[in-house]
Amino acid sequence: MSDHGPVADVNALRGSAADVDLVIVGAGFAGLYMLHRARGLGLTARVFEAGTDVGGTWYWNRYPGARCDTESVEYSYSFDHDLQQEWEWSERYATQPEILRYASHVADRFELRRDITFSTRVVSARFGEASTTWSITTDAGETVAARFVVLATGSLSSTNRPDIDGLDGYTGRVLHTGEWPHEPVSFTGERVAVIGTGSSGIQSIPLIAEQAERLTVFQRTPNYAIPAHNRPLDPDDVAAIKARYDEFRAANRRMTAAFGSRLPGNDVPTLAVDDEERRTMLDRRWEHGGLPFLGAFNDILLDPAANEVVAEYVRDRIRSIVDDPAVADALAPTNRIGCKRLCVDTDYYATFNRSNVELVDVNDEPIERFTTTGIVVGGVEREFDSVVLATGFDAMTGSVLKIDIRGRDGCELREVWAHGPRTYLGLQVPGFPNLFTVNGPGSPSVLTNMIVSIEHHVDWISDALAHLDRSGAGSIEATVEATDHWVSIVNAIADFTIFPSCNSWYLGANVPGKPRQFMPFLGFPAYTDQVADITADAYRGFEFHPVHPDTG
Ligand code: N01
Repeated sequence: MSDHGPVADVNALRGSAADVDLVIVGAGFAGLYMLHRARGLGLTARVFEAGTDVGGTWYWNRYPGARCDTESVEYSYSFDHDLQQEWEWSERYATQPEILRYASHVADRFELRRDITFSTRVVSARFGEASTTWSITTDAGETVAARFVVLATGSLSSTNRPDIDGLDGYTGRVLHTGEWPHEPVSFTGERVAVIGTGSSGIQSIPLIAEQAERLTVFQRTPNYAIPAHNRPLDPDDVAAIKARYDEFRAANRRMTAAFGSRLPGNDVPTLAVDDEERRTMLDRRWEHGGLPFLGAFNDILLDPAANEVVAEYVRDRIRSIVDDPAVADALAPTNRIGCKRLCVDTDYYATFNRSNVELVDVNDEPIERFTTTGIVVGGVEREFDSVVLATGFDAMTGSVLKIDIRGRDGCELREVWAHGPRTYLGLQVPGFPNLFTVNGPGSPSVLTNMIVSIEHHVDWISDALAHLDRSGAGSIEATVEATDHWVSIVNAIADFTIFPSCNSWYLGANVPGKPRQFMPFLGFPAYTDQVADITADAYRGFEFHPVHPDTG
């Protein structure tokens, strides 16, 4: 149960060396809610945010076509009754500008901005054992002492810029989807290249193609995309959801990805039905659109044979949409469906029927280099006015490890995670007392509706802080044993699935040199049940240390 009440006697227990109770890194959905909860506990907090405003992912990813792939009535906070009743989404899948307006509305509504320092990056965090405080420094030269640090840094926030020869010397415009300019970008009359065909490429390519004189898409690995069938929201449907919003949220919290309770997964193995029934089921999911496609059967992510049948259905769809058979073949993925994050599209495959769009396969023959005016593949140079890097992120660990974090005895997080991230429940790392990750590696995070997981983590952290202060302890820290065990569970579960079979960002495989380790925890809502069980069992696997004598 969440305790939203203020913590008694917190001031008496607070370390004298601390300027604030909490430093929160990031003002996306996690940071905003963490700040709100901290205030509710009577704790003081400061948030540092690199952007000039709130929104996190939705602040940075302003590329054309950017939209959420979770439906808007589900991808939104549930913590405040009036907020969820009063806010009105306009479309089934909200656009980036609308989600950003929502984040901004939340910041205003709960008067959060006064504790947020914008345009400021946290560069280091050092734990002082004697004072049981963290010393946090920023790129503006400020140092703040805090009892707790919450890394609300986002799972997909640190962009992955490919190391291609000559890129720095290219004189045309270079844009990264994850760091898109704030001013309008026009491609009208331009020769444009897009490198990358993950979700960001797949969303932006159709819109760039409409503007550009010529668009060349450099594809290394084709991806599966399911149509979004986006549409304006029906006011009657919204009213029906709002009439029982809490029930709707609760049902989603019991779904395997924390959304989709209106179309639950079909609990039948793929090969247990005949061809006709299978096709009917897949057609129905295709017409419904979006990520619930993978819920057509219960073993798509587990059984390679089942996966292949479903993958072939999507390949057939691609072949039926794309006019040129050679292009259709090149766009048809061969890896297992769902192994890389499934994409949700609007007119992606049909875009390749346009006469101004060319697909260049760079799987067998990688991009050789940039010249000052273009890109060379297979000895052939193509010239471009603009290049869009839709090359993704150093996911889940990148934004955390950008900060120089040193815990007990000066141990460096970069060292501790040198062979892959190690956390207990995706919430804490041994050796780093009072430091928390939100949706950290080892939690279901990116495999779920992120806002549901954010609320879960922030509520847990808030309850842990309240518990700590009530019990008079100075710090909470995951144990090495519990962490080792958890990391082995995360990997063992992944090994039962098709996830390790391709080079996805879930495995860190998209970033050269990054250790290959499956980072998210597979198993929602079992994860939340387990966390509840651990918490009820006196925070099994966490240790509470007394306030250091020097602090008291
Ligand atoms: O990044 P990605 P993304 N030469 O890593 C290619 C979320 N998201 O920004 O697959 C040539 O998926 C790379 O090729 P390969 C969502 O969770 C959500 O698109 O490594 N190509 C790949 O095609 C998503 O999964 C939404 O062979 C190179 C592409 O770049 C996650 O963010 C919208 C290359 C990167 O794809 C990341 O998506 C957008 C090189 N040197 C994003 N380097 C929604 O809510 C990389 N690539 C809908």
